[in-house]
Parts: sequence; structure tokens; C-alpha cells
Amino acid sequence: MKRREFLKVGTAGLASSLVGSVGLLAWTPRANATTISKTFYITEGFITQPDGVDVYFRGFSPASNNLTVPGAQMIVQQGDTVRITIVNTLGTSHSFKIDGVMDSGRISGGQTRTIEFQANVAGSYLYYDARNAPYNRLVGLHGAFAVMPNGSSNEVYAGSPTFVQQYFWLFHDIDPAWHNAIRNRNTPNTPYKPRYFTLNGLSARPPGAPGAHNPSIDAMADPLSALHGHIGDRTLLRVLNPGMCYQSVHTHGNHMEWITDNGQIRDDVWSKDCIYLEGNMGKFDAIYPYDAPPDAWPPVTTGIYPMHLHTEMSQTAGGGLYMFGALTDIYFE
Ligand SMILES: [Cu+2]
Repeated sequence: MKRREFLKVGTAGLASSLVGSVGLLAWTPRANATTISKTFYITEGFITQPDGVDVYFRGFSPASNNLTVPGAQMIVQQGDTVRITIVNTLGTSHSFKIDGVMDSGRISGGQTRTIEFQANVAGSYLYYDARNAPYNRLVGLHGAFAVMPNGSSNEVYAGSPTFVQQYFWLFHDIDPAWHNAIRNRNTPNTPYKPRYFTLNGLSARPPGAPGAHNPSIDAMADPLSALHGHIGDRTLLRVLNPGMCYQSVHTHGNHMEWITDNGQIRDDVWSKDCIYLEGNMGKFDAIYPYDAPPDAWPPVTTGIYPMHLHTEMSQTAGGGLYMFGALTDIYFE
């Protein structure tokens, strides 16, 4: 049985449109709009990086005693009312913003605020803290949000090329000196020097390294990041970049169909094995078609292929540990 079909069965008929703890996802459209409620706790703490260094972060977390970076993935349907409650457990002011959609404004330290908005435009979005820009966003206050077209289970926007399943690929880059300055409520005053690179919050661990294959720390084993599919399981990639660095997103096995660029629908769908991702909140949507790898001889229908970024530093951690950066695997099952 295909895992995606199981997930589809699991989500059918539920009013909830929030992504669960496993990869996602076939989408079951609802006949009627609903209200989606979600509470985020703004928290702080340290996350151990691949070289053993503990780095300070803040996050939109699921509980006050938890730190989660990035915040939970959310998918809603066009027309839904989205009700977000932000509990700011810190002493600093923060906000919750989705460009072009909503902005909570300032939420002071210790304050709780509920914001309601309607999801009107289908697409892929970053939610983030827009205060003290870009620092609050960089220190971890960001996450992925998507709006499905009304009544559609398989389009990015009404009339777009279609897909079977969808993933978010949220890339980030981390300068621990900047995080430390923010922790101390200073404005970073050193040149930006990213030392860690993550995909959906995780760096990769090469085979044989401590933590390799552990889905809670290895981006290559993370069910939210590694693609799993069979031939024909066209997979939407909602690619978001809260970080500062531009990236070149590169897939093996298949080229990607490039559907949108920074929220704009592209006039022509190009088939690309590398797609440019702007720094400082760039984004694009692309479909990984899960065709039989066209250049393989003898022909294959199964196998494992990498996705990695083509900026070399993004494949490292701690200033040079190779293959501890932002990469994952694509499984043809
Ligand atoms: Cu490559």
C-alpha cells in the first residue's frame, strides 16, 4: 500500500487542515469553508548543531515549554477563516505576519493576541515575525503556510499544473554570532557569516555520522523533507527561504517543473534541474514529476536520488563539515 494513500484516508472527512506530523500529503477539499484555529507560543532556547555547538533560537512553538523551529506547517483552503493565537512568553515584542495577507502588529512581552483573517489567495507563504527585521525572523520566528484553491485537491492555483502530493521545503541559514547578539537584545554588528544551513529546521548527517538516519535530527531521514513516491506521484514543492542567503535548489533523478517565482505565476513552465531561490524571503513552487529517471540506462523505476543546494557552503556545518548542510533524499519506491 502506498503511504500517501494511507494518509489520504487518514485525513478524509476531517475539518482540520493542519498538516500532521508526517510528510504530507494528499489533500481532500472541503465543500464548505471552515475556521482553522491554531495557537503558537513564542519561546526561546538552544538547538544543538551538527558540530555540537548550542545555538540560541526563538520559535513559534506548540507549547510554552517547547522550542520548535520552524513553526508548524499549515495548509488551509481558500475561503477559510484562520484564527491564530499568539502567546508571547518572552519579554521582547514580537509579531506574526504573512505578507499580503495579515499582520498582527506589535505583541508586547507577556501578551496574548488572537488574530483572524480569511485565506483568499491560493499559494505558498512564509509566516514570520516582522518586528526588528530581519533579526526576529532569522533567529527562528518563521514557518510555512499554504492556501489550497477552493475545491481543488491537486493545484497550486486554479488551473495550474496538477500534483498528487505536496511538501514544504523551507531553507534557512544561521549565523550563531547574530543569534547571540539577538539573545542579548543587541543589534548584530558583525558581517553576516552563516555557519549552519537547514531544511525544515534540520541539517543532514552523512552515512556513518552520529545521528545519521535519525528522523528527528537528520534532514535526509526527516519525513517532512525527504520525498517518497512512485512513478507518476507528481509532487509539489513549496520552497520558502526565511534566511539571508540565495540558493540554487538542485534535484537529481528528474528536473522540476517551475510553476511560480516569488508568488508570481510563470508564463511558461520550464523544466529545470536547478532553480534560483532568492535570499531574504524568496520563494517558488515547482513540481517534481516522478517520471522514470530519463537518463538512466538500463531503465530504472526505483532508487534514491539526492536534492542538494548548489552553493557549496550550504552543504556544510561549522565552517566546513561537508554533508552536514541543507540536503535530503528523493525516494522512488
Ligand atoms: Cu548534484
